[in-house]
Amino acid sequence: MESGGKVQWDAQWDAVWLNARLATMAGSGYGAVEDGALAVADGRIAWVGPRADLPGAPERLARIIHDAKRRWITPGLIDCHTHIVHGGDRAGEFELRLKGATYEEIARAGGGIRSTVTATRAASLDELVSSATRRIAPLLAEGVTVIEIKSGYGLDRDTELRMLGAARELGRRLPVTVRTSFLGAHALPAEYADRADAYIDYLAADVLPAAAAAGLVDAVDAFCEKIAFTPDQTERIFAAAKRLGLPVKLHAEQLSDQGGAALVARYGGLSADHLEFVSEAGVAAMAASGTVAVLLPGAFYFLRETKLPPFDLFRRHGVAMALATDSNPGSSPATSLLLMLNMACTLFRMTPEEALAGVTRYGAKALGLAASHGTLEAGKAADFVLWDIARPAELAYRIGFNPCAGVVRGGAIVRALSHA
Ligand code: DI6
Ligand code: FE
Repeated sequence: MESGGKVQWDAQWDAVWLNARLATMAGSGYGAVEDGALAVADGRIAWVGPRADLPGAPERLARIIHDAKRRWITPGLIDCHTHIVHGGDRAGEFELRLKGATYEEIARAGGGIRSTVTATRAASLDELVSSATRRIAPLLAEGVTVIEIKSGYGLDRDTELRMLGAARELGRRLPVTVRTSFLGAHALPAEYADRADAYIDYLAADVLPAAAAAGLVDAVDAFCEKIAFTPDQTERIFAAAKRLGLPVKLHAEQLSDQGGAALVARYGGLSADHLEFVSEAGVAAMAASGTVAVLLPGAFYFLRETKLPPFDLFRRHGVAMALATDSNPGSSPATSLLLMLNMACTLFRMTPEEALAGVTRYGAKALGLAASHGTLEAGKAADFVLWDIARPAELAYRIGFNPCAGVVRGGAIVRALSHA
């Protein structure tokens, strides 16, 4: 909405949003501002605070004035752990699990991740992009403006690079910032059966350097687990990442305690993810290195896990907790980040405030984007969401309801404002 049709062309700001209730997520807690104003210039937040503190009349300061109509505005949501690019689905395996088979049994019998590998190897770049687009759409509709996407269903050079290329293509086509993670060490491909060390050599010497040289890798991940790779093998992948100057993260302690959290912390890792079985020593190591705990309630729920991640230890040691969908066909076929907020509160007893911080401030930290994303602060990307809610806790409270009333990314409205 423009103010009175007058456009102030020499104003310093492109636009200012007035009449907003802000959950800046800066500092601690919601960082709430009841009668807030938020100004945008050149795609970034130029000014944010109480409207009463604006350094002049809004009409003089900004070319366009938007009325937020008392809606809440939060930072754009960040889904910092997904495997959303893949071929096929695993609904059949879901049925098998409900007849009594476990996730590990299915994996050991050559199903699980490997069946998605077969489907992904058979998919073209276009097919990977279009199937992922359908799954990302509901996330974008919920205000997701940054998403992490992993490889790990190719397990050979061509398919790993094709997956990462599909992730980059999604970032070009859709109004979302994509951060990629190389997850070649996700599972052992059939052609390397009983030769896990040789597969790790192949990843470290060939696939990862090729993906990095093509500009396709923002971070390097691995699955450190009895059904996947040992701490030793994981460390060889981390060493290769280090040689390439890439940050690391890890699927750690999802099904058992392998000491993965301490290992990734030793490499100054961005995050350790899952962590149901992490020890206090692992948590302390993460605290010392500033490694974020990425909690994934979708996988916990879908695998009917009963061991809770030790969120009391994370709190006590001051480890930042992020939340993500883990969107993948096997353990978390989830495409709602808001649902994860609800699950984090009901299943993990996180507070709604912690849950929202987990998909904003700490989601950004988990991706190494804390300086540019995750809070409403001057200088950061003008990525934010308008919500038809009475209080921020509502974002975690409802189940299967989307109160998103508009999305702004890089200062531009990318999802039309609802006029309700
Ligand atoms: N842990 C998970 O939960 C996903 N990957 C991983 O390392 C599951 C991936 C899958 O089952 O396809
Ligand atoms: Fe995962």
